[in-house]
Amino acid sequence: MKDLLGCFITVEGLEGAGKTTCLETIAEALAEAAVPEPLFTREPGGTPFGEALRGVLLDPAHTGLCPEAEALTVFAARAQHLHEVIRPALAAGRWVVSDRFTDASFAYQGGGRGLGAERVAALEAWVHPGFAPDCTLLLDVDPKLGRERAAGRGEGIDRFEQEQLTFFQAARAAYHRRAEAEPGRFRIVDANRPEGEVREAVRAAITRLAEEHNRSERY
Ligand code: T5A
Repeated sequence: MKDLLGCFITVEGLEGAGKTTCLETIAEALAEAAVPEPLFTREPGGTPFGEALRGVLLDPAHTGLCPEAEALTVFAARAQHLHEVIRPALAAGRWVVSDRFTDASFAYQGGGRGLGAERVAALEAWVHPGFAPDCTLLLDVDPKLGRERAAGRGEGIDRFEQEQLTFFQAARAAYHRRAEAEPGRFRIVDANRPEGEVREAVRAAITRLAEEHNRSERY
């Protein structure tokens, strides 16, 4: 990351954790911290190619997709996302905020699908060796509560949302392992709380990050 001037923030969590809701709060906090023109993006997606792959990945018609094909597809979208959007923006000194990144692959493919962390780590090492977010906000929610919230939106159910509770429990446990392994990068937010409290915690984390970043630029 040393050659990249901007700051890379990722937002992670299970379905219904409140990631999309908190992106607004992150934008407000970055504006208050006078961070110029942050770039908001998402995974899978972020490029025309990635968005096309997102459509395939979320389409409930592809019920037979095997875990390996799923993992390779999310990393194919990520490779293009890094090449076309993330790295150029960071090189230009912009802050980039991504709704999900590689920790989601550790959670969903490594944990949920049972591929294991080593196989996901091998893809990570191939697609973006030595590159990781500067800060990851993990909105930690009980899978049952998250599913209830997601269902409450009244939108259709995608291919992942069709999974059983055990899938999301395994994904959550994998997120926890990631956070325990890299406490300096992760900020865990208890997302089981009411929306206002979660937003405040997210705002405080981003404000602190911007202050730290400004200090490190000055010295
Ligand atoms: N995926 C992704 C992989 O398997 N591997 C990968 O490598 C990557 C990158 C993407 C899917 O792809 C998978 C994971 C995902 O299944 P997505 O749309 O990005 O899908 O992710 P989802 O988790 O499905 O997005 P959701 O929109 O369901 O969840 P959010 O964004 O966390 O939740 P949000 O903000 O939309 O909130 C849901 C509802 O809850 C309410 C909101 O108002 C909204 O109605 N809400 C709250 N209610 C009460 N209290 C709170 N604190 C609330 N916060 C939000």
